Parts: sequence; structure tokens; C-alpha cells
Amino acid sequence: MQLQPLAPVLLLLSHMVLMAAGEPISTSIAVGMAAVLTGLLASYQGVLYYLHECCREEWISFNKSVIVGATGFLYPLGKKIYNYFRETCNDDWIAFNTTGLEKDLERKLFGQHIASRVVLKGVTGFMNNKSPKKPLVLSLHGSTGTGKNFVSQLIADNIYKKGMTSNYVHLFTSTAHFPHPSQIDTYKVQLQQWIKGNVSSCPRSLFVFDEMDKMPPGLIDSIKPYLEYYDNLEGVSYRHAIFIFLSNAGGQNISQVALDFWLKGKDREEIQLKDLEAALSLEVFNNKNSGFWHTSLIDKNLVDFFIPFLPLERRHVRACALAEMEAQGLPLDEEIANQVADDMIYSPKAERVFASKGCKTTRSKLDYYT
Ligand SMILES: Nc1ncnc2c1ncn2[C@@H]1O[C@H](COP(=O)(O)OP(=O)(O)OP(=O)(O)O)[C@@H](O)[C@H]1O
Ligand SMILES: *[C@@H]1O[C@H](CO)[C@@H](O)[C@H](O)[C@H]1NC(C)=O
Ligand SMILES: *[C@@H]1O[C@H](CO)[C@@H](O)[C@H](O)[C@H]1NC(C)=O
Ligand SMILES: *[C@@H]1O[C@H](CO)[C@@H](O)[C@H](O)[C@H]1NC(C)=O
Ligand SMILES: CC(=O)N[C@H]1CO[C@H](CO)[C@@H](O)[C@@H]1O
Ligand SMILES: [Mg+2]
Repeated sequence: MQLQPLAPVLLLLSHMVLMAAGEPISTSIAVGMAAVLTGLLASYQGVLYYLHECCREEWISFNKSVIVGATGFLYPLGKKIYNYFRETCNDDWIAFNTTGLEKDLERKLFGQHIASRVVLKGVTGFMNNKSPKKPLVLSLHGSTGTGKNFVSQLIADNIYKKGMTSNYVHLFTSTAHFPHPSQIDTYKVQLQQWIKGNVSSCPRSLFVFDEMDKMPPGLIDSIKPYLEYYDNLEGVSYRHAIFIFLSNAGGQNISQVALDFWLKGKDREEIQLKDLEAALSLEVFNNKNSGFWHTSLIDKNLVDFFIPFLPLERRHVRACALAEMEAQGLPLDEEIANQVADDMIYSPKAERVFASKGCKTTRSKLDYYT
């Protein structure tokens, strides 16, 4: 807080005169005063000095008590109002809603029975644990448009009042933040400083690393110390933080398993995590373009869950189109939903079961029809 111009001070004093004269004082003025006073508290000395310059002594001493009295009452109020609008790292702004996450995953996420279950279990277990031994680390895998960013958003929405726009949610996109593999050493230092700084200012921070498969190989190893089972590191504890990695790596292997089930006439819901998890971590570890190539994060078991996102079928694309209509406040039109689903490209070429871009282009397709 710094010294404010004196015009508002005089305005404030005139309001006080009104108050003293018994005039009714409206809530909006009270709120305004509280806010102004909060900002002015630090410059109180300056205010008095100014009054000494301009006004008579007894006037000052009398009104001084009024100012002090009013400030004592209004400062906590002002602070409350201030905190009401400004995000802080406390329970007012960060509170996990278990039922909220459960309902969101159930209602809004289509065709991801494994991801939905594992995310709910992993996040709920972690958030309800008062003293976790390490930060929560999730790695979400799947082909494009299957809902990886969407799920990260649902998680953020149910932890932070401000969701993804919270100051405590940090999204790193490889192509934007780490575009040049040659500058990996700079990125390593930068990334460590960011994470350390962010967690120091709020232990309950969420880090989302998007496009992990485009991250320079080896860069992710620089954050290994923060994912470890350390009590604290240089005085900072990382145990309440959440790290989510998103990538397309392993997506083809997931699609292969899903196709095998489909070809055998088995229900998609019969696919289990164990059918995928081992192949996924192996594939990601051995693939030079996964962002996790030969990383110690995997052989040290620092990733708590590898979460597969299944390729979406036609019925899921329809559901996405209907959900989008609802979100836009349009009347639900089955015909248009069918058209949107028909417009998609499906793979593999012979079977045409899985939407190649998932639900990613439903919105623009919808715009075209409405
Ligand atoms: N399984 C799903 N259920 C409901 N909506 C979905 C699903 N998958 C995708 N969507 C919708 O499609 C949009 C794009 O999906 P999202 O950005 O999550 O894909 P992604 O998996 O991150 O893809 P990419 O690998 O290309 O980044 C989402 O905002 C959401 O509206
Ligand atoms: C939690 O989520 C549920 C379902 O979305 C909602 O009804 C409830 O109000 C939320 N609780 C809090 C404390 O925000
Ligand atoms: C926190 O992370 C952001 C990136 O999301 C970065 O720009 C910022 O400088 C970091 N803050 C600190 C204190 O390091
Ligand atoms: C994943 O798929 C690729 C290409 O389809 C294949 O070469 C690789 O062996 C698979 N990995 C595993 C672990 O199954
Ligand atoms: C707001 C207020 O109490 N104003 C007083 C300041 O002091 C002068 C002189 O004592 C009074 O006349 C005002 O009423
Ligand atoms: Mg994405």
C-alpha cells in the first residue's frame, strides 16, 4: 500500500461529518469508505500531517479520534471485503468438493469409465489426506480430443473457486513455454524456480503440463526432486501440490486395446485399467517422443497413476454435440447432433469405429449447423 492522493481523504472526512451529524449512511458509502480506508491506513500519518498544515489544532485532535475509531471498525470490514474479491491461498478459495467432482465426471465426461474412476479415486484420496507423503502426480494419456484437458479443468473447478483461472493453477504448454530443445538448460532452471516460487506462495498449487510429448526429452527430470517423498526441500514442502501431465503418447496403444475389445464383440466398459496401465508406462518410458523418455520419474514410481483415455465412438460425439448445445443455451436437437457425428472422420479405415479427433471439433461443427 502506498500514499494515496489526498482528494479521497477529504471526501472521506466529509462523509464522516455527515455520519456525525446523524445523517443516514448508505451501505454503498460504507463499503466505499471501508475500501478507501483500507488503502489509506498506511498513509494515515501523511493525512494527519496534511491536516496540521491546513487546519486548526483542536479540530484535528477531535476528528483524529473519529478517524481512529472509524478505522478500527472499518479496517477489518474492509479487509473482509477485499478478501472477498481477491483470491487468497486459504479455505475460502481452495476447498475440495468431492460430490462436485463425482457428479461432474459422471455427467459431463463421456466414454471414459476408467479415467473417470481413477481420477475420482486418486484426487479424492489425496485431497482428503491431511498429511500426504508426496504430491499427487497424474499422467493422462490418449489420442486427441478424448478429454484430457477437460478432465484437468473439472479437477481444477472442484478444488479452486476460480477453477483454471485461479492464481494457484499453472498451465505449462510445451510448445509455448519450452519451444527450443537447445535451451533445455535454461528451461530446467526456470521451471524449478517457477515451481518453487509458486509452491512457496501456495502449497496447494496445481501444475498442468500440456503436450508432454512435445517437451524436450530430459526436461521433466528437473522437477523430480519436487515429486519425491521429501518432508521438505530447502524449507518448502511440496506434499500438497498436484502435478498433472497430459500427452498423446501411448494413445495408439490404448486405441489398439479398445479396437481388440470391439473386434471381439466385448463391451467397452469391460476394459480395465490393468489391460492398459503396464503397456502404457512401458510405451511412454521407451518412446523418445513422449516427454517421459527414460525418465527417473517412472522407474522411481513417482507417477501415482497412468490414466488412459479411450478413443471416442460415434455415440460419444453425439453426446458431446448435445452437451455443447446445452452449454450454449440452444434447444437440444438430435438431428443436428447426428449430423455433427456423421461429419467426423472415423478410424481405422476398415472398421470406422473411433472418431479421429474425438470431441475436439464438435463446437465448430455445431456452429456450422446452427
Ligand atoms: N470424453 C469427453 N466427454 C465430454 N466432452 C469431451 C470429451 N472429450 C472431449 N470433450 C470435449 O472436447 C473438447 C476438447 O477436448 P480436450 O481439449 O479435453 O481434448 P484433449 O484430450 O486434451 O486433446 P489433445 O490431445 O488434442 O490436447 C473439450 O473441451 C470437451 O468439451
Ligand atoms: C459441491 O458440488 C455440488 C454438485 O455440483 C453442489 O451442489 C454443491 O453446492 C457444491 N458444494 C460446495 C460447497 O460448493
Ligand atoms: C509461478 O508460475 C508462473 C507460470 O504459471 C510464473 O510465470 C511465475 O513467475 C511463477 N511465480 C513464482 C513466484 O515463481
Ligand atoms: C505401442 O504401440 C506401438 C505402435 O503401435 C508399438 O510399436 C509398441 O510396441 C506398443 N507398445 C507396447 C508397450 O505395447
Ligand atoms: C466529523 C467530526 O466529528 N467533525 C468535527 C471536527 O471537529 C470540529 C471542531 O471540533 C467539529 O466542529 C466537527 O464537527
Ligand atoms: Mg489437450
